[in-house]
Amino acid sequence: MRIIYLDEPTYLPDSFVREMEKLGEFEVYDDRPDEETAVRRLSAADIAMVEWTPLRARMFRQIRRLQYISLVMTSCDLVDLEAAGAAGIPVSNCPVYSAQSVAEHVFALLLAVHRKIIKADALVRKGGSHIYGPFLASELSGQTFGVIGTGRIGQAAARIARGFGMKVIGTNRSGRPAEGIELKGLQELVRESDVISLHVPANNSTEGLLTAELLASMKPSALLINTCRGRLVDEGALYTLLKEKRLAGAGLDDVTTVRHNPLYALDNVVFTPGTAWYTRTAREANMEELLGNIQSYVQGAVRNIVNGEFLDGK
Ligand code: DAR
Repeated sequence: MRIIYLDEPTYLPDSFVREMEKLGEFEVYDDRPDEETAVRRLSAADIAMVEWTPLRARMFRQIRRLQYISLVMTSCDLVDLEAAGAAGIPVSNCPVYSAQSVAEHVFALLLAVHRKIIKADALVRKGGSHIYGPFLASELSGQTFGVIGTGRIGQAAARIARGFGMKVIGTNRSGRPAEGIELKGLQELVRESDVISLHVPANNSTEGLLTAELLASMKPSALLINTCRGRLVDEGALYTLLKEKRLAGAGLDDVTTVRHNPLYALDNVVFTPGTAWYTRTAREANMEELLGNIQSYVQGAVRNIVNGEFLDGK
């Protein structure tokens, strides 16, 4: 059994490598391969872990030998899942490891925007002290926290919001109830929330989910927190609303264009570079979850499957 880690692991402890070596021949590639190289590597492996490399339909038409892919993360948008299924390759993700870390980061962003922490920090460094004027805020307690997506991360964020004394409302497409979250339609949720936090996967049906129209229907005093993919939001419309102060602020862990994004000029937005998940706890849990995926596959019981005909009833 040949097992590979296709592309530049963010974290790979020795203990993980040792476990992999018990299962077969294990090779780790420390770079991010181009398409051709990726196809070559994947065609010389039985099992692959993938962290960075987009795997497109045309690649699956060329890949030989490969039997199973485990994504290293929760998001599945790197892989053309249908094409993988058509090639007979089940794909798993790691759905649990970072839910709490991401939810905590939602509040890091939220409080940073809401209490203007970046601006306050800069003032203090310039010698400012006891300057109240620009920092007048409201208490989150009693405000409405709206989660779009009530899966693991949305629920973890909701629990923290309740700790702040916020009322939690949520929306999801399945209509499945979630504890402590009052379910609403998307439009209603957007109109009623003081804080909106997005927790849905990026795919064809969620791209641009927060349209210009929906964004314009948010309360002018509201905040948007996005720890998912930037492309879930109409970013141009978001920019205009924030610039014209028709929306109070945003906390963003991802944007659609990294270089020279117009949003960077706005001081009512706080950015982080995709670090919502990145805690020591989540990193360890990520390795445990990934190891479990590979071990399960080797033992003949695939888990956390995310593609097509292999779906295990999730
Ligand atoms: N998009 C997030 C973070 C990926 C982080 N990289 C990891 N876990 N190696 C996700 O979990 O999908």
